[in-house]
Amino acid sequence: MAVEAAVSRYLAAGHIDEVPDDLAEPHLNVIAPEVRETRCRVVETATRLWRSAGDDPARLAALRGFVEAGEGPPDVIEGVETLLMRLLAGSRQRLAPTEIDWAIDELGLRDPQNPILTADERRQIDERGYVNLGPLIEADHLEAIRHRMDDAIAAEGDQSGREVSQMHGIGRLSGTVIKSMNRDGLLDVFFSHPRLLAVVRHILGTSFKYSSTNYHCPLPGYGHQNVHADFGWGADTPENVNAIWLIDDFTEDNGPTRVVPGSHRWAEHPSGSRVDGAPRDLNASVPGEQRVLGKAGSCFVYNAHLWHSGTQNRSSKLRRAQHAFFTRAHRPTQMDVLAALDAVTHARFDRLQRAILDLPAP
Ligand SMILES: O=C(O)CCC(=O)C(=O)O
Repeated sequence: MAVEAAVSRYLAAGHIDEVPDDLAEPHLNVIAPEVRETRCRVVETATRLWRSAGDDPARLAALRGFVEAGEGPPDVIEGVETLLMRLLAGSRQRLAPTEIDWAIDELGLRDPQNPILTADERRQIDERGYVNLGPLIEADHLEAIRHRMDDAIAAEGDQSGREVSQMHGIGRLSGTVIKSMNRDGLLDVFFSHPRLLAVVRHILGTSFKYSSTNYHCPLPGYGHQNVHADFGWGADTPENVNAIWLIDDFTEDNGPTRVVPGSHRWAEHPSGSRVDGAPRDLNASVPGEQRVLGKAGSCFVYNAHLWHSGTQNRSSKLRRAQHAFFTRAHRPTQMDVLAALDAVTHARFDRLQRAILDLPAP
């Protein structure tokens, strides 16, 4: 199919030679039943162990007890241990906790009832698990961002997104705000907008940090994902927050995100969930799911335990978005920040930005 020049610059990054003739033809992620069953058992078990305790030392003790008991298939035991140990191996906070504490005061976020969010926004976050903060980026800024992203995708080509994940049919970039592409601060808004940080504070409390920023652009005909949450198993207390900055309008047909309102409260991960005893079909729609539509420049923020996924872009255009991912200050980050950090960009960050990024002064 003939595509616009803007789309053709994304083909290498999306690992495709051309966009399909039929943009509605499904491209599902098929997982072999035995792999899916093992995965389901791993995630179910991790969820049970995590929820059996209220803090990390007790979770670690529960994990050790489970491993020592050795009950269950070895691949399940090993899978659970690998999954949980990534978080339970000790604090990964670089800065003294007083730095994020200082930032919280600077941002006016100390009081949980601070005026940066409305009471209704807080209610939406609590009850539905997400809020659309509306357009926060001006049109000319947004246009400059589009050019920056398109150029970076063309420059990184089939290497783009490698630091976190690459996806067939989706143009991805990792660590956008800490790389050289952000030397002039054009992209700072993605991780430091005060309204976004107010949502992060509302969900995670006052001790949090940047985990990664992933640019995510489903190409025409692609973009469907398995329903998932942005945390590896079910948890009854929030660990992560994600934001989706809409760089293009999200419409019914260009692959808007699907979300399952209220699912952040289920303390269950789709991969560890069963329907009539069988592992859930992650490609299928979930009862109650909704699509997130909105204007370019809007910031949609969600509790990362919310069930959600990308959907197929059935339009002939790009659907550009930027994710900004946050975690608790002592947790590991999704991306190795120091490995990707550009020295010039680092030197430009001020104390407040470094506190959010958990970065020492250069
Ligand atoms: O950008 C989207 O629509 C959602 C993408 C997503 O959930 C993911 O990449 O994990």
